[in-house]
Amino acid sequence: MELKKRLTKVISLHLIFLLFGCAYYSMAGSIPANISNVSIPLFVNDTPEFELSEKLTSEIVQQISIQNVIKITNDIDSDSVIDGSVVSVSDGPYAFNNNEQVSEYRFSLSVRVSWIDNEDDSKLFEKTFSAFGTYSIDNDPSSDGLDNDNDGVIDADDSDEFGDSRELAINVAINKIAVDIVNTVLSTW
Ligand SMILES: [Ca+2]
Ligand SMILES: [Ca+2]
Repeated sequence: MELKKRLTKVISLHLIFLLFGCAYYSMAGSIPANISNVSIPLFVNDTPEFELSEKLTSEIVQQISIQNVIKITNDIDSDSVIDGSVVSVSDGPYAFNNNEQVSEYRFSLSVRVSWIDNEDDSKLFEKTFSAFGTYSIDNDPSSDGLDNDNDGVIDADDSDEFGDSRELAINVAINKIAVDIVNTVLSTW
């Protein structure tokens, strides 16, 4: 039962990520010549928010695989490693309506990431990435009047806006950060 629940969750998460699509720059190879693979250990989660690092790490692995950016390996002798920590989250009221009720909440997270060349331990990049998703407490992203994923399409017009409102906001933020990180890997060097 527990496994079935988890599987359903994983599948729906992947569906959400697929639906969001991705905004990648050029696919032109710009990876340093001496580096042919990368290992991506589970990111450290310095926040109390459950499962953030698992979701983010697996999304980065998935995006790098789908985009065929660089070979991913679990080998301890990898040419390079992407290390990351979820350093902070903020989650709370962001905007109020005329009745001074909260009309919009935001879930934001910041992630510190470095890509390290294992040959000489040099950093190919080190950067903090931040992103957010918006949600409301009425818990229906398809009718909350918010552009939850900030793509310019709102509610029923946006097929991405469904499901649990806060979970959607978290997944939006994770997806944006994963895309940013993969773009930074692509544009390094
Ligand atoms: Ca939207
Ligand atoms: Ca919405």
